[in-house]
Amino acid sequence: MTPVTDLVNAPSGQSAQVNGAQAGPTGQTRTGMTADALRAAVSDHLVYSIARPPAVLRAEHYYRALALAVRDRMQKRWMATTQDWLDLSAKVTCYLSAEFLMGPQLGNNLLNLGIEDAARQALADLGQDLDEILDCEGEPGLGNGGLGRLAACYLDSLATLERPSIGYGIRYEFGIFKQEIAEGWQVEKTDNWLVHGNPWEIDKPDASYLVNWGGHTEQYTDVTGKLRVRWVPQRVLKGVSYDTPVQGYGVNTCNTLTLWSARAVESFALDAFNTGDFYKAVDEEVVSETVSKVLYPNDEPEAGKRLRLLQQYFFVTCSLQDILSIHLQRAQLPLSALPDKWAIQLNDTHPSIAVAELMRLLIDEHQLGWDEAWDLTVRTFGYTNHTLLPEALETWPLRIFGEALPRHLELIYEINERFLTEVRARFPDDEERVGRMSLIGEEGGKSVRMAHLATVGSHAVNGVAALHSELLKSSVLKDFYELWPERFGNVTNGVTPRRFLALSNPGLRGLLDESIGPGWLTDLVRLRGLESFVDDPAFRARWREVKRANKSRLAEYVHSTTGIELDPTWMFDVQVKRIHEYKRQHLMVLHIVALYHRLKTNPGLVIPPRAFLFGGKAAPGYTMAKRIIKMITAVGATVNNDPDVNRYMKVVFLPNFNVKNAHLVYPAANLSEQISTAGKEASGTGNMKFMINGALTIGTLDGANVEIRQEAGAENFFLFGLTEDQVEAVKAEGYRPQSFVERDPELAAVLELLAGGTFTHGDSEVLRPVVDNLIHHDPFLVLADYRSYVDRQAEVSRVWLDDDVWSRMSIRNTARSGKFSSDRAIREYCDEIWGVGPMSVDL
Ligand code: 26Q
Repeated sequence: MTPVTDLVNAPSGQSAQVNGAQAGPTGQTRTGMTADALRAAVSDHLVYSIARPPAVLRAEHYYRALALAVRDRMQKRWMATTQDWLDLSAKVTCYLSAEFLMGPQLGNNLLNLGIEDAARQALADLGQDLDEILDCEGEPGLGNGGLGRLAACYLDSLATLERPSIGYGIRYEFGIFKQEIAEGWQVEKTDNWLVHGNPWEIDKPDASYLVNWGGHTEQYTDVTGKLRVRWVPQRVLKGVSYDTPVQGYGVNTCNTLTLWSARAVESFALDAFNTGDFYKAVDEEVVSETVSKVLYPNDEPEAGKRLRLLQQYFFVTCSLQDILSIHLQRAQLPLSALPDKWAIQLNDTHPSIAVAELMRLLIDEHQLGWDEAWDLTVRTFGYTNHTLLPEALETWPLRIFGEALPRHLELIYEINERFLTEVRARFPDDEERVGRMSLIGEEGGKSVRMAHLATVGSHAVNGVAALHSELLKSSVLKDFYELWPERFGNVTNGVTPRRFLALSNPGLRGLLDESIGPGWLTDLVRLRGLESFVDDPAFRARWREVKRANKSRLAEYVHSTTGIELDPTWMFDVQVKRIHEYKRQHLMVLHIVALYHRLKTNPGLVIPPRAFLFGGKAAPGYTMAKRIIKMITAVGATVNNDPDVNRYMKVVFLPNFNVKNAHLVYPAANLSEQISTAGKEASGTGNMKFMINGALTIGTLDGANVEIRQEAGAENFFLFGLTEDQVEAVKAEGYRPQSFVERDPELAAVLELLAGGTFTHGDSEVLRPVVDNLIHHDPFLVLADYRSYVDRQAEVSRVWLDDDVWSRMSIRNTARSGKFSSDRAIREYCDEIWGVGPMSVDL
């Protein structure tokens, strides 16, 4: 690709000097897209931003200098984009998300600006290797997993599709913990990602908003004689914004990610200083700044923390105040135009307090009447649900909520009263339904049901895969669907092919460019063109060669991080995702142990060799998930060191799975494990990343697997397990795991090996809790799906033996993965929910 519009067309070479001070016109140094201009820019930043003499320069200094040079190149596009939508008064999407898992930025920005080759050359001229420089970058781990990464993919697509948009979130000082493995157990280490600085963000201390907290409300009569409510907070803090440019691929559009950081309000501190209470002021400062300190892990049993609610309210009020202030500045737009100019999407319920907060701002701060405020609110918000697990649906104990946000509780009561009146009118004499739908839950102490608040306050509600959206309508939001069927829709998730194909799989990118021509990167359904190469033996050989090289790369990484050696000719069978019982990493372990058992009891048995790779973090307080990690590493330690079996199998637990090392994982996989209990995984997005990179899937009919199988063709997908209906039926009858053990001697032997201490030096206490759980109270029906899974794995092995058959299936998977581009998903959001069109940016 050629660089996006060259801002300054000075002849290259003319002004470029290694010494930045002589680099010629500043414009060229800041904006030139040639290798020479970039070299000059890097040299310039080494002197003026990094301030290190040549004698002490290390790779990370070059990284920072290049990052700054690249950021410079986005800056004009960034300002032009924002100025354009302000001038043209275009409709803007705001994506509100407590998490943005952006991943390393440098490679992505080079790709999207079209200056990878130029940067490589520039660094080579400076005696540096681009790949080594790229490797210096850490990642902002500001998310738990799927939901946070989805937000990041969507920002990439919004910019690439030239849709005006802002991502709003929290600038956590500490992201998701770093996972280390010690004696096979997960150990959590703080992720202090800001210690090395963050070259991508620009802090805007002048762009800050006040955030109230606690206290009480008062009624008063305003100058016009109207009765109004005032919130008298107990505390006030403020949010300051840090903006990061989000450059679209091959376009000038450069959107914004705004992350809020909490600060103490100076006047409070000063006041305390004057009255001599300096230490109290410092204390307050510490407390205020705690708000954006740390990302909460999901699946924490103790997630009902006051601070988490404060985090949510904090970023929501800052974002809404920002939106309203821009709105009122923009050509003096009236508030009544809000839904015509803004679409605000709630990424799960985490920002759903926004419904009450917008009402508060419109009514208390901008003096609108209730009906108008409510109409604007509902027309502005959309809500995406990401889970059906009842225990994962967010609720806040009424006491905590009322103490923290007294005005919001009043507003929620009022919203609820009006809403339930509507329910009663539609469904007379159905008080049970009214109780089920109320925004206030009664079970286990009163609480605010955030999913209900989000649904009532949004004109559009969607799930994240076809099956999930259907189940939403028939289970957790059934009553709401019956009341407002027109609000409900589906947008199947997608992933960005820029990061998850072009950037992470350069070998495949090259082969695609050569075979089907460029263009696929922004129009992923063009991968269909690969189908005509399926029968070409030379092409299949090259396909395999790409995969083989990717596997060598991963094997090297595995060796350097775990000491385990993998043979890149083996099948790489991979499961990477958060560790959770519903995702059933332990089912994959049962298969591994079954193979181990077969090899040990049948000397002379030959099986196609496989490397089993796992990666993923367990929530620190989720003891069963942590024990599952121990189970993987224990089985691995035994298998990998046993000469009877390690000729045929190895087991790896890859520590600290994150976006950066994911770049090595997806392109190297032959088999993608998507084995959750049907009905539990809302969508999955890793499944899509594997498919795009040519892995075959073994999976249940869950989440987006259903659509993956539809697209790939049933013959190119290894299906197993109960369907969602069957899962429900088994549960209704009363699931008896023991009955599966009784009928299946191999399963009995596998469980006995695990519980008996074979993998734990004879200690039968370590893994027994996992096995007990499977046999006595497993809501995820692992044993019910065991036989079907293990038998399907035998077929996987048979198919693997025929290179050509496997390659054909692999090519077809990539060829048919076009639907799973986040570009398709974002187009659907724009067309069906947001009404946001493209706006091309001229420089
Ligand atoms: C909630 C309250 C308190 C603390 C933490 C949380 C919390 C944080 C993050 C709850 C959930 C999450 C993340 C959920 C998530 O990643 N869900 C996944 O979203 C993906 C994108 O839609 C889907 O593909 C996955 O199926 C879904 O599990």
